[in-house]
Amino acid sequence: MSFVEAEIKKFESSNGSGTNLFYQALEEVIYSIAPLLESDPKYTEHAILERLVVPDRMIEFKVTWLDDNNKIQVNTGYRVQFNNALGPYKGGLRFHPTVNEGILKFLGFEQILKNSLTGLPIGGAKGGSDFDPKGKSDFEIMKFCSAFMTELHKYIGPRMDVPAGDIGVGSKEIGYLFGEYKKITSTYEGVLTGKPFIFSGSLMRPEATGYGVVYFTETMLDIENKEPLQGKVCTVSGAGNVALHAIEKLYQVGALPVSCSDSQGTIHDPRGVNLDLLKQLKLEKRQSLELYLETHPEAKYIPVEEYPEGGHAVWDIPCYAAFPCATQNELTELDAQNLITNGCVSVTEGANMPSTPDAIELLQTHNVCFGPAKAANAGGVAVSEFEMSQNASMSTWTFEEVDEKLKLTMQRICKRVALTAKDYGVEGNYVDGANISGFKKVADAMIAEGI
Ligand code: NDP
Ligand code: 2IT
Repeated sequence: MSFVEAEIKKFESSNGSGTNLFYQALEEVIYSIAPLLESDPKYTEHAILERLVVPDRMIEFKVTWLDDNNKIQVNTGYRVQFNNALGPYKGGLRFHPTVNEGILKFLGFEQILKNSLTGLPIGGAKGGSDFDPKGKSDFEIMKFCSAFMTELHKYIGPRMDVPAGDIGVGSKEIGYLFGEYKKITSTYEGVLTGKPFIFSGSLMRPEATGYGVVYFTETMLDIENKEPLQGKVCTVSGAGNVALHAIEKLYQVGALPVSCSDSQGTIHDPRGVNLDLLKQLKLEKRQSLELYLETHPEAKYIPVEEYPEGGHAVWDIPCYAAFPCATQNELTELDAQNLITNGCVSVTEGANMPSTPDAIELLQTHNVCFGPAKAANAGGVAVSEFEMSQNASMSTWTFEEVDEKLKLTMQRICKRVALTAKDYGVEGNYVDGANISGFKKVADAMIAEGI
């Protein structure tokens, strides 16, 4: 049995939802890089895969904090420092009740290859907590963030590990985390990215992931000789940082984004979603999307329970290009079938691993252009690295400078992924292109650094 087959066999016997997500991510990479491993024995000789799939360290800690009723609350905090062959550990923090070790391992593993694809000197990590920010007051969020940093500060540093945001963690939370780090260590340094601009955050970091996803799609459509996004109906899932900035950029390039969604339901507004209202509802107040109908009765709201199991209403809306920007496994085989039936030409992943393996296979066999997360959503972490550069040199780049660098970075990633796919005989397969290209750089660095 070959190493690849043996590894894949191991996944099949695994269980537990978080663990399965890690193996889902891993299995895709192993299938993709098989031609590379077979053509160049050095990766097997140096046991790169065996070394890459185990995090350098996984830190788990208790977070104890006082809620507004002075009741003691206890959560679990994590930081998975996966690989630092290319640079300091780098990756977001997720605050969501579903967070566990397995989810963070999947996200951390993906982050290694994503960060490699950016071409920037950053390693891969992820962290977070099962803390649920929903329904918490600002004071409670602040107290939680302080308690979380009381432990986390021991393991991070501007040249060691630089966390950022993810689901449930935006610039407000990063601000509180930074404040506590500064208090404990008495140092003012770029230990976190996604900080508010007022104190050493980078301009454009909030927009970066969503804008980058659209820049990537424009490049992919161009390479694949498809019509550009101008004038095209687009569907977007999610209603958080990534989704709303993808919608913003889609409007800027002349497309018509007609949907968004959250964990409770989907909005379909055929005239184009009202972005200002969505920002108010979801980013400022964390309210229900259903409130959208109060001022837009012409739109439709589909609660999750009203849609058949195994599918998602947002992918049943006819579109030219689809952008899953909410969470993992939110685009299933049934959803892929609906997209294909409705004539969708392109799917670009803004969220991390939003499409199931069956969905990806179906989309690819029907020649739908497919931009995988680790390449397409790398704009967020790329601008995080730009923030690290600005902090290290005590300088501030303009919005236009950052935007231009982001655009170039996304175009470069997309072209490199397409070229790698061609070089390895899988032209048009951006999943394989991204996995091979991302893996190769990290693997070569690991070999050069020795064991
Ligand atoms: P936010 O917290 O800003 O928004 C998350 C959105 O996804 C919300 O609309 C939320 O709905 C929805 N959502 C979360 N969990 C679920 C679920 N289980 N089922 C359905 N909907 C859900 O997060 P981001 O926009 O930052 O992140 C979205 C995705 O993008 C994630 O996969 C993240 O890992 C990825 N990503 C983020 C980057 C960043 O820079 N922030 C960079 C690269 C990738 P509700 O409000 O109801 O909870
Ligand atoms: O998944 C991701 O790339 C992020 N959440 C952003 C990570 C970062 O360090 O900016």
